[in-house]
Amino acid sequence: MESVNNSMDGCDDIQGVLSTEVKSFFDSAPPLKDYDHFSEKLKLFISQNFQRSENQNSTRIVCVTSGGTTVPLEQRCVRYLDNFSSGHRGATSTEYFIKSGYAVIFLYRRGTCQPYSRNLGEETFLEYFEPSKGTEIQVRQSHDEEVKNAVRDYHTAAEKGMLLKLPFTTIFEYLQLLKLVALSMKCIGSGGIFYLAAAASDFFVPWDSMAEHKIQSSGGPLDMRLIPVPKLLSVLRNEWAPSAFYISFKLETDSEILLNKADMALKKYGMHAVVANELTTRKEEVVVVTSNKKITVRRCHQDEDVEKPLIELLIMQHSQYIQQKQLGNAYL
Ligand code: 9Z3
Repeated sequence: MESVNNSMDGCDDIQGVLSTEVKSFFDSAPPLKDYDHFSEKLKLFISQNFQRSENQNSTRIVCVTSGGTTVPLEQRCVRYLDNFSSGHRGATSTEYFIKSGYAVIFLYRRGTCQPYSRNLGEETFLEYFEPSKGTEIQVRQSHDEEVKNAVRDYHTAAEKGMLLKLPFTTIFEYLQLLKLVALSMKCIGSGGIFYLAAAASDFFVPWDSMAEHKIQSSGGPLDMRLIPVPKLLSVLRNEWAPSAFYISFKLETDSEILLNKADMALKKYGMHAVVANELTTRKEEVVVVTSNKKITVRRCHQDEDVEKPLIELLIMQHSQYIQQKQLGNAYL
């Protein structure tokens, strides 16, 4: 009996430390600008998608996170650390989720790839158009199909109310937004998915210990302390939206350690699936790691997106998860 009590106390201690770290992260973070505006948009988006579904149990909404977060080094930020991610994975996955009938809350890093326009090169964008009669502009014949498809698909998704885009830049904004989305999605229950493709910073400079003004180079070598970002995955999974289906990503550059690390993340944070990807091959193949199997997903052709078979597989797993939940509830 005594040992049981001791181990329970140990668990409580860990939970206690975790929740203190999480609380102090949110307490000290600069408040999210546009919080009320985002909160209203979320409420409306979720209730409209509730109404659109045949019944409340069939509402399917996925929060796709995309792009890397920054860590500011100064409060009036001139310099920052960044995380690698073009946002291609998130933008492409969003399109396939919408195609399969899911409404998507797209939490993205400003300036990264966007759904439907990911293939319209930013730098060559003006090349897609040409002046025609008078003041009119027309799409060049050579790009006609891709531009029209992109515009048509984007507007269809937007008009049906299936895409809500919320932007972030810093790790502070990202985690506050993720919390807001999770709490708003709690009511969706098992119909909700978190698809966490964003590359979130592991270390940060706490706001209250950050220099206010631009750090001066005349001060010699820069000595700065970065501390670990609290592991919010457990809080998200267990407290903010506990019935949702969770998919996180594991990125490594050393393929030798990739699957082990994905397995560890699966168990540690209670994810339903972890998508393991290696930096250089991430657009060609990924491995979906679940509690009882590892499935390699490859694109069949160079022009295909690996996200197509990936999202098909994950949606199948999500449907099984919903069924199990419903069966479980029926037996209660
Ligand atoms: C990923 O692994 C994404 O697939 C990529 C996509 C960022 C590689 P792109 O945006 O690339 O298409 O250029 N995302 C998660 C990366 C990450 O930082 N995961 C953490 C980790 O690996 C866990 S949350 O430790």
